[in-house]
Amino acid sequence: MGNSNWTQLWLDYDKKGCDANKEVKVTFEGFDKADRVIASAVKELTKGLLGKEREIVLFKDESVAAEGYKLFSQDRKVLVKASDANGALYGVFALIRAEACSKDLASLDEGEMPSNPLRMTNHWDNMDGSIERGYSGQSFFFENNDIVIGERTVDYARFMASVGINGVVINNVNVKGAATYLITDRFFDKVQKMQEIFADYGIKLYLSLNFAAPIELGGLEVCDPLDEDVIAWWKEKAKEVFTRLPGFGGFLVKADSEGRPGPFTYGRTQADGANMLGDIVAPYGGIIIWRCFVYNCTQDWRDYKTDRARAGYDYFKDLDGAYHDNVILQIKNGPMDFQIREPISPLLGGLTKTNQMLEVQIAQEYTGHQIDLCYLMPMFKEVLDFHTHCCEGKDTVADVVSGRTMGNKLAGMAAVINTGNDYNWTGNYLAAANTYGFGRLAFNTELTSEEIAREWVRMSFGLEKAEEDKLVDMLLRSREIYEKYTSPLGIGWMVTPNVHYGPSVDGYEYSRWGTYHRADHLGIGVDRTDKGTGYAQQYYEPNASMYNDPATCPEELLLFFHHIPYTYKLKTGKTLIQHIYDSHFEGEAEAEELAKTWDSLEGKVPQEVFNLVKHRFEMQLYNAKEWRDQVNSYFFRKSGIADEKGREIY
Ligand code: GCV
Repeated sequence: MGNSNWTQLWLDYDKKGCDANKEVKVTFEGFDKADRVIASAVKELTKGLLGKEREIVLFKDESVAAEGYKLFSQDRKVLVKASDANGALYGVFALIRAEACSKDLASLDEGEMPSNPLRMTNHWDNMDGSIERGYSGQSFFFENNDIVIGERTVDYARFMASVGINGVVINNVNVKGAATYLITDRFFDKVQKMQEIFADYGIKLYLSLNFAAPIELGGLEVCDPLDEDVIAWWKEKAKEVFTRLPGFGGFLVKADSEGRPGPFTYGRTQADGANMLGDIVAPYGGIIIWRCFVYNCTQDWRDYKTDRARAGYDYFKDLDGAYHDNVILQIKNGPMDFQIREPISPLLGGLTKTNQMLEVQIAQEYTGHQIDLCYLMPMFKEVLDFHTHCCEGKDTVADVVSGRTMGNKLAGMAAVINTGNDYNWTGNYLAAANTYGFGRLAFNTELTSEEIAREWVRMSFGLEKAEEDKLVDMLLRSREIYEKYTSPLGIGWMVTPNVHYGPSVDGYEYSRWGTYHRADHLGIGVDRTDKGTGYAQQYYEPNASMYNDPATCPEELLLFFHHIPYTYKLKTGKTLIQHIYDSHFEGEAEAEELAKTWDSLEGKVPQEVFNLVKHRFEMQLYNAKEWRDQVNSYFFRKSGIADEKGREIY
């Protein structure tokens, strides 16, 4: 195989032998071909279909759900049925996908309707071009405290639309410096230009907001959400923003979190802050997405009572029902912070009267920095399938965040995204499986991890079946392997502080971040039961009781909920300490298998892809060995208990 044109990710039509200049016959039934989104759909059809003699009919059918589509073959025609332009665009991408996945276009009869109304990406891009927790180069939205618009902006919008994303937050939730000025005249023209590009692909643009803008931009003394001058300032600001940026979506807000300003400074609640902003953007149809990542980040490690895991629920649950209609609470999948294994946040479904949205992270902050292979769909599926028991039926996280449980319209999923200005967008080529996967899963939460992996592999590589199976299998195993050689049984946090790559078992143990494993010479884990911090009681029954008892607690989360002696027998019959040793040896060995399987794909994937990924695997193996040996040695030294199998521990 020759060079790849990986700048096009899974939309590399050249590779499939498409002639970009061919004519594809497209006709319109009820759709206006001058509509900007329909025009994009036509462009994509022209470039993306193989162009056999076939007529594509974009057919308006009001009976299809909003943003959904149906594909239906009739003689030499394919009907793309949708009730709106976004649906038609998604249908066109589905048609291109069907062809890439070798489906018979002459007998299509399928469709999808979006599971989630909001399907968003969150960029943690700073205006100096850096990306907080970015592992694939610099920002392609910002450079030198300015906005950059180019071909990449268009390609990005296409990629996102091709997997059904309909909202993008372009700047970091930590809004500092020049980013505070994104809502001023200094940047309106450029933001508008970017917004126009997004709008061509049915995507709304959103901005992260600095809650202290009234002080920093307005020269006010406070940003108290109940202060009249503050409210008046925001009113004027919103009028200006929505006038200068027609079609603008609204704001994402990180307040009272990790040093960011917020309503707590003034003795106000999170609802006071969110509702004030909600009311201000409401006349323009704007929304406020308010993050629930609020916790005390100046904890004393000696304090066993305060539990960071409790914080989200403690701060937000009492105010359930107090949030206004155009406010959505955005909740991370777990109560801590995107660890490789965490329980599901009890706020999801814990809130029953408030719009809520799930936040996941495909930027691999704690999951291998896009060096180590870690395909995250299996984790996201576990989150979505979790029964919260918030009600009878319709109680899974997928139900809650799609709006099915409460019948609300403002609901959905957001991912902290893993892209940058690297040639291949995601650093490690294989990390693009997460970019693709998140979009597909947010659009259709019924898809399996395997279906998504297979689609991505087919669209990106077009391999023979045997090789395709190998790559799909590698992706599917990767999360568990990463989990095995890093921190055990849900305890998390044994990473190098700040960097969050590589082991440092005690790195966060005596810190202010509330992230402790509490290991001593007898055992390890945090007691979050009714006798400990009481976190387990934030769940509905029967989950609360299940987590509360080590006998019923799922073992992969045992150390998250319990302080357990090293000699405790797990269900496998192994002691806890032996499990720690075994899983670390196994995880490292399995990472070696992944690397070997990749080696066997040489010549089957483009050489540059092969080389780069091979190099990443070399780094992954180094990392896996460090994790294995540091974790095992640490627990051997603490416990004094030898490995039954007599392997080398240092
Ligand atoms: C954007 C973690 C990350 C921070 C991030 C924060 C958040 O703490 O390490 O980089 O800040 O989460 O989600 O706001």
